[in-house]
Amino acid sequence: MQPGSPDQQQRLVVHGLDLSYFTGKLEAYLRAKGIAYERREMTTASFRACGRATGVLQMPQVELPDGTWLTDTTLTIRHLEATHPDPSLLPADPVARFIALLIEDFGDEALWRPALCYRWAFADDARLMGSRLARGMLRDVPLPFFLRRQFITRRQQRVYLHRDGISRSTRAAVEKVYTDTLAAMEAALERHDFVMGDRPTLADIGLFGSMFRHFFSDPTPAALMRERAPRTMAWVARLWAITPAGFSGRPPIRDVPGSMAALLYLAATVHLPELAAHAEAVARGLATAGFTCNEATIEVPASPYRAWCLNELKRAFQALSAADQGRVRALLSDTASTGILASPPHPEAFQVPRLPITAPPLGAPRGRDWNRPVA
Ligand SMILES: N[C@@H](CCC(=O)N[C@@H](CS)C(=O)NCC(=O)O)C(=O)O
Repeated sequence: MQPGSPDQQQRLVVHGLDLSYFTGKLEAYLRAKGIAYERREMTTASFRACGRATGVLQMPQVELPDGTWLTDTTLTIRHLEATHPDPSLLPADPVARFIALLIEDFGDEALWRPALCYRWAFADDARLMGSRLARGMLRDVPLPFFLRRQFITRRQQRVYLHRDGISRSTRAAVEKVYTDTLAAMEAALERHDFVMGDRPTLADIGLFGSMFRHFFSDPTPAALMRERAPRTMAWVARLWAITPAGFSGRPPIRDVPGSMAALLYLAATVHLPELAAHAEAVARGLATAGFTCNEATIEVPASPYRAWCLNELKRAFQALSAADQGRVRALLSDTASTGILASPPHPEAFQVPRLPITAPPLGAPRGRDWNRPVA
């Protein structure tokens, strides 16, 4: 494509990084939809500039050809599914659609802690990724390379290990979320190309951020994936290679395959209880949320963003007919988790941006948890 050609002028600009979880998630979505984009590798200066444009300091941030902005991959994908409905990544059946949203959220939120644990708690992985960030996003920081690498490695370890509840006593429980998810993915992919059947859905897109940019690429989790999960490796490559022509003719997803049982079990027992702990803490104005993960007790700063995620899932569940709610209950088969989904949404602790963002919001940008300044 020639610079300045009409095609290029129509492209979205995805400001992000080629090693970023949520940038990878959004790229897989855009590739599956056939939406042209250019990924522009962030610097610390462009990270702040994008934050001023959208009000949130996070990546990716999407700049549209008309100068408006999209932020947050869940909201961005929701917006793009409305403006670019074909080929749809939402299953046709309401229960399957709810399950796709649940697994998207599980991928976004529950795999974040293990992904960051493998990246920053293992010495070889931390050294490699610290170097890549120092040469990449921090390339505009006027310090020698070794100081940039030391700064970013310590910052990531402080924010994403220590402050996110990863310690000697919880680490094995956090790592088990990854290895259990690999086993669940292997089962889901035994007979199908994608986790819900033979066409990709938002469930695949949500799982892709961690699976591609962290687990498939970072040395320690990638070795585990090679050893234990060849079907997941093939799925990562299949999804990265996807184009609309590769699946748009395939029949829509009309049911939730039994092969998803292990993934659904993880969403019900690992993910929903943590979301409920955040929602409870946010509603009570507490600074921290405590929950159990694989029998370890974890305490982390309460996240209004995760409280919002649970509200969205509750609203989606409660909008289903009584018969469809019954089907979800049977699929999740864990009464505690369906109790969480059936309870009333909590009062909103914050407002989500309305997309597209047409003018910079007033005030300083918020951090990725949407209520705290960026660390
Ligand atoms: N909910 C957001 C999460 C985005 C996010 O957390 N991105 C990470 C990078 S993958 C980030 O911005 N980190 C900023 C930081 O470390 O301060 C989304 O779906 O886009």
